[in-house]
Amino acid sequence: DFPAGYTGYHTYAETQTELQKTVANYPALAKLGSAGTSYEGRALSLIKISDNVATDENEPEVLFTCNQHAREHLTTEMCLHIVQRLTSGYATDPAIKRLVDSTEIWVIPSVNPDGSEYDISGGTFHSWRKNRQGPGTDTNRNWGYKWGCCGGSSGSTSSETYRGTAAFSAPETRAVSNWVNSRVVGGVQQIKTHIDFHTYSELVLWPFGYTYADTAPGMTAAEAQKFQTLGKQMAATNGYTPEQSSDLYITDGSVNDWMWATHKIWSFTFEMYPKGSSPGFYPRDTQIVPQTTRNDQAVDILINAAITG
Ligand code: 0X9
Ligand code: CA
Ligand code: CA
Ligand code: ZN
Repeated sequence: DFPAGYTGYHTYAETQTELQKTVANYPALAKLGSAGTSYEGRALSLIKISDNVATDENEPEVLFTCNQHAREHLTTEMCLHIVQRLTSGYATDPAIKRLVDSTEIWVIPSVNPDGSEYDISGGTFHSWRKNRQGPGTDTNRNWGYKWGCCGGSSGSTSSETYRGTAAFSAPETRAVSNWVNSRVVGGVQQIKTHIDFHTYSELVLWPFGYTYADTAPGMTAAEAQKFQTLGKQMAATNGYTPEQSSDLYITDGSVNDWMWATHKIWSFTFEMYPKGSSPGFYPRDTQIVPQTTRNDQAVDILINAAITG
C-alpha cells in the first residue's frame, strides 16, 4: 500500500474499483475493457469514453497511456483524472460534450501494474522503474521501432534501461502494441493522437527519440514542424518545456517512435511535475489535484487535434 502522506494515490485494486464505478455511473459514456495482461497476470485495463460508447462509431480516436514506469504514480492519477473529468463534466460542460461526442477516447491508467504494485509493496517506496519479468525490462525501451538501434537503451539486465531480449518481449508492450494494431479498421489506423504520461521534469516531448536529427525516414520537415507546433501549443498551457525527445537524451524502443513510425499517430510524452529531483518521483498526494488539472487544457488540445487532423 502507499505510505502515509500518499494514500490519496490509487493502488491497482483501487484503480480497478474507480474504473468500475465510472462505468456504473456513466454506462452510456464509458466502457471498461482490457488491452491484455501483465507478466504477473494483472489486467491492463482500458476504458473507452464516447457518446454511444458501446458502438464503434466512425469518429477519430485518441489514446492516453500512463504508468509505463512503475514509480511514476502521479501519471496513473493523470489518466484517472482524464476519465473522471470527461465523464463527470459531460452533462454540464459544452466543451467537454463536444470533445466526447466527436471522438472515441481510450485511456490505459497503468501499462505496468506489476511494477507499480511492487514499488509500493510493504508500505514503502522501492524506486522501481521496470516491469517484473525476471530482472525487469524497461517497457519504454521495448517497443519495436529501431529497438536497441542507437545506444538509447541497455543490453545489461541490471540496467534501469534494459531493453529486454527482443522487441516486444515484455508482455505489457506486446499487449498494448497488439491492441493499437487492432485499431486499424479498413486499413486505416483509427487512433490519431496520443500522450504517454511520465514523471518528472515538466516537459512536452515528441519523436524521434532515437536520433538527434529533426527529420528522418518517416518524418518529413512538415511533420516535424507539426509536432513542434502542437507540442508548443500544449506546453503554453501547462508551463512545461517543449522539445524533441532526443534533445533530452537518445532513447531507442520508446513508445512515441513506434506509434509515429508504425501508425502515424501524433504521439507525445509528457513528463509531469516536479521539475527536479525533490520531490522527484514521489510528490505528496496533495499535488494530485493541482498537477493533474494543470494538464486539462493540453489534454483538450490533443483531443481536438484528432478532430481537426
Ligand atoms: O527515459 C524515458 O523513458 C522517459 N523519461 S523518464 O524519466 N520518465 O524515464 C523519457 C522518454 C522520452 N524519450 C526520449 N527522451 N527520447
Ligand atoms: Ca461515439
Ligand atoms: Ca471508431
Ligand atoms: Zn518514465
